[in-house]
Amino acid sequence: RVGEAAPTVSASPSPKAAPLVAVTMGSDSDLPVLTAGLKILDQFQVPYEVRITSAHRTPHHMMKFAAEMAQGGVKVIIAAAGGAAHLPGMVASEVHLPVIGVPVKASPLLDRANARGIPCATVGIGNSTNAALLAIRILGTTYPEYAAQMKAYQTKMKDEVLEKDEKLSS
Ligand code: RP5
Repeated sequence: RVGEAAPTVSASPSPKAAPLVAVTMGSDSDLPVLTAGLKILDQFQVPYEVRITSAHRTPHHMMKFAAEMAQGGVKVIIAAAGGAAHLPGMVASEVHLPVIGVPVKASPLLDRANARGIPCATVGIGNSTNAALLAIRILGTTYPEYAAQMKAYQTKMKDEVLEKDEKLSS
């Protein structure tokens, strides 16, 4: 799946552009956790692809996916998994790209996603929104239009808090 809306700045990738972010999950049962993050990617008009690749059920498919995403120009991979949660770490072992892990369920085994020498950024349990926002920040280091959108997003959040505070204090 690729984000539908065209980017607002001319330097942005075209609507048909290859995905910049790859989103993968260990099972389709993880999809509800990713919905919020996918909405953020849509909001920022980031082209992305969503796939199911299980570290345990389809290990070769997972590795092939990771390699293909890296070769295809993807800049960041978001990987969501529960249980033993090997997916983010295994994907990170196959590529040199930044990988953001989304823990789907609380599990003490989640540290397996961060084997020594193979770093994997990890957001809070189920927090696909922050995974998407972190991916967009990473894209912002290469694509100024995403950095600009992120600045506007943060300014809007700041203004909303200040406005609420102003109302409380008046
Ligand atoms: C993990 O096991 C998946 O990432 C999922 O979070 C969990 C349960 O998967 P299903 O049994 O629902 O397919 O590998």
